[in-house]
Amino acid sequence: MEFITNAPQTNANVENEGVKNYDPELARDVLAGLTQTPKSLSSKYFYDGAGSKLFQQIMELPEYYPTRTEFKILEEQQAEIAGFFGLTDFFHLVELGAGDGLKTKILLRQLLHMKADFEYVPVDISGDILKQLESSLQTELPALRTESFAGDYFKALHWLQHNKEGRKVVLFLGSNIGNFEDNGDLEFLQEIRKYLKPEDKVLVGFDLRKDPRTIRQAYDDAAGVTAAFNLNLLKRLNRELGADFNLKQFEHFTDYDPLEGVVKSYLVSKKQQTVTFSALNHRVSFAAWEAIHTENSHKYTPAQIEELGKKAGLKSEQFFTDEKHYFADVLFRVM
Ligand code: AVJ
Repeated sequence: MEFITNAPQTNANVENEGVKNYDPELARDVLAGLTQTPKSLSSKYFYDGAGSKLFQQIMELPEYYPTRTEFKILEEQQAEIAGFFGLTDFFHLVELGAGDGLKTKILLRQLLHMKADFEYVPVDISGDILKQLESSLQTELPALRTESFAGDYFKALHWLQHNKEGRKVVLFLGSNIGNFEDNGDLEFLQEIRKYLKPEDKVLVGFDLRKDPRTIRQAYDDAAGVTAAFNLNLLKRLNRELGADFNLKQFEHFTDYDPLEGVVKSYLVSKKQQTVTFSALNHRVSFAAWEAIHTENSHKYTPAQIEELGKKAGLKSEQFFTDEKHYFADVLFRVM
């Protein structure tokens, strides 16, 4: 069925006609996601330069409790946490999804203070944010040995396997573990586990279950920063794939399901419309109120975390949490 309206169905966008060099992996993922039902786009593509900046703004929002809570956990329990890393011999401190490193610097300072013998290996999907991190580390912690890797987690694990073979402590903070689909969290921990030896450790940040309203608000802030972050994905596709998404014709929508423990975020098409990807010679049609799924954010119970670890061959040694039990950094050892 089609609704006939007077509104133009496509939006010619002169600016984007010249996209010639595009990332083939991005193009393949986007076309696959937008030609399936329901439509989806991977949340890993949020983090271009503008998206990384918007995420930094999200972390400052009054509604967005995870970063602030984890920061406090690390700050108040840094010595105890670092003690669990085993400081008698050299290790690679590998951080997956390092971002701006604001929280990690607490641990880095503590480890330097304790005279630990280690090298910091930050990994992030955003090369921009890594450059920013490297230069800030150079000025703030000049004694630190660092080698960074830009790329997604799976490419990173492959690179690490061949380049960082010594003892390891892997950091996966910020509840990035919550971003996977279905069993992706377990599968990813299993991937990490394959790379580890018996003496290695993993510290993972989990957002815990809490009042569903608190969770929902964290992903739908009053100032609209999260909405801008979600919509920026379409801006990126306009720029990088020559698409002509009209951002005014899509809206950010998010909801938390307390049974599943998952926040799901969407971009909803406000009308029937067609979007043209000029660089790809491809068109995608949207029905009125059709949604693109853009992100999952899982919230965990402590029992789920232990079970998840067990299935991945990791034993939870210690839970570091805040007084409200909003968030937990969990230290695992290899089973
Ligand atoms: C970066 C994955 C931890 O899921 O809380 C924040 C991303 N999305 N607001 C999260 C995000 C919308 C964030 N992580």
